[in-house]
Amino acid sequence: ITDLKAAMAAKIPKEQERLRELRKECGPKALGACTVEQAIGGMRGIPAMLWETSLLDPEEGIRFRGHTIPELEEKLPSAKEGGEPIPEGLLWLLMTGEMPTVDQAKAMPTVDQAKAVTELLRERSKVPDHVFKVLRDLHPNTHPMTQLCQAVLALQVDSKFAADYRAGIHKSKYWEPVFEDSINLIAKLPTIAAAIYRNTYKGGELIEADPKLDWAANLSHMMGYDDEGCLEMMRLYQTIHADHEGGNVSAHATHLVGSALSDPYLSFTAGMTGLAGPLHGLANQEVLRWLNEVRAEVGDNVTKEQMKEFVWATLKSGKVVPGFGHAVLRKTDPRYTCQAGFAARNMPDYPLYKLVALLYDVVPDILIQTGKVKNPWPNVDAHSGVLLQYYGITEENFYTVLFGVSRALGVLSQG
Ligand code: FAM
Repeated sequence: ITDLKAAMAAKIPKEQERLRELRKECGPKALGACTVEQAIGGMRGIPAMLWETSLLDPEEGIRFRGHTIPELEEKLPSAKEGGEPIPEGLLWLLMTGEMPTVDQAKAMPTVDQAKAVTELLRERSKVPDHVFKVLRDLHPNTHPMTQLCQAVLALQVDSKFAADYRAGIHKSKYWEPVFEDSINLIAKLPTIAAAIYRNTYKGGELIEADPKLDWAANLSHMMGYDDEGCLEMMRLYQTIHADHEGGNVSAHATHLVGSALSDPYLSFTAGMTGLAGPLHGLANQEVLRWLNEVRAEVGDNVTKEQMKEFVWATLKSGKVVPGFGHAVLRKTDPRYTCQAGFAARNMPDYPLYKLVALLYDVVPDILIQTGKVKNPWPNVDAHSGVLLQYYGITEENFYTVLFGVSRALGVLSQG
């Protein structure tokens, strides 16, 4: 099967049955206790949500349907031989639970499931004119994340789920229009994100999609970046930001709003308003701002001592060090390590990469000395901005939109 919906249709009745059985057999069983601290801390560490697409281990980091990030880099199909994974393969994995098959060495008939997802998304990628109009009419200072939310809400008029619900669809069939909405939305997000970028920073001149490119590469292309390295970076970026279990703000908010049977456009927007917070997705923008402050103060050749002073000054002024710490993780985020690996392979002499490596040397010790930070290690946001800067995407206010496009793959697959 290369048709994603058919693959889902073959699985969903069995999954619905499995859930019914689980409820029947284990329904009254307790999963754990809840302490006062956990309640005050916003449910941290309480195993209280079903999230099948990924699992976050505090020590090991994220697994997507059982696969670690290094495994994904190895096993997911790529656009170039030996290149970075493409998010379409991950989407197949997240939705069906199975690694997509690849047309290896043309030995088999073509059953490249990831490629079929690329085609499916391409077919549905056209964004209606009224959405561009909404974007054009916004106040010019509107933050790119707010623009993203407005554009997704403008698309909601076409929700299949909302229409089918009004028409009285049977409960057991909800998944079908939810699937249609999710795919339609994911397909359109690169064009929307690129339009936000071009309107905000490049005078509003939009670039057409290239029908030869895959989903993530087209995002880069429509933003105006065609360097082969940048296309590969975007494929990797869009793959690793997709999902991080259900407890984080964007995933939880999407799931929560979806539980009211709000359609995928409404639910995803709720997730995006959460991702726009500086302690969540906006941290990638904050990291760049903070690094630029260091550079403005001390120049590019920052010493270890100067960096230490800067970190302490940040803490003493009552601010957090962006890109470090995590509510669940207790080790270096494997998404950080993966991006550091990409940087080491593709930009080993880039000064900003060296600066981020210096931070790794300096920040954890200091955060440990504060005596209160539970995880002193870097998270995903400490590194992503550096990769974007290297390829010329310098407008850090936009970075969280790229995170948001990727996050759609995870939160809508779980929906
Ligand atoms: N710099 C300074 N202080 C920090 C810190 C950091 N990077 N990380 C944690 N702390 C403080 C925290 O503010 C809290 O202080 P108070 O007791 O005075 O309120 C204390 O250490 C204990 O916090 P924790 O239990 O270690 O962390 P939380 O679970 O409360 O919060 C984060 C987790 C991610 C919100 C927090 O580590 C943080 O603010 N980090 C910086 C922002 C950031 O990088 N966010 C992105 C997270 C990322 F993975 C994502 O969502 N994309």
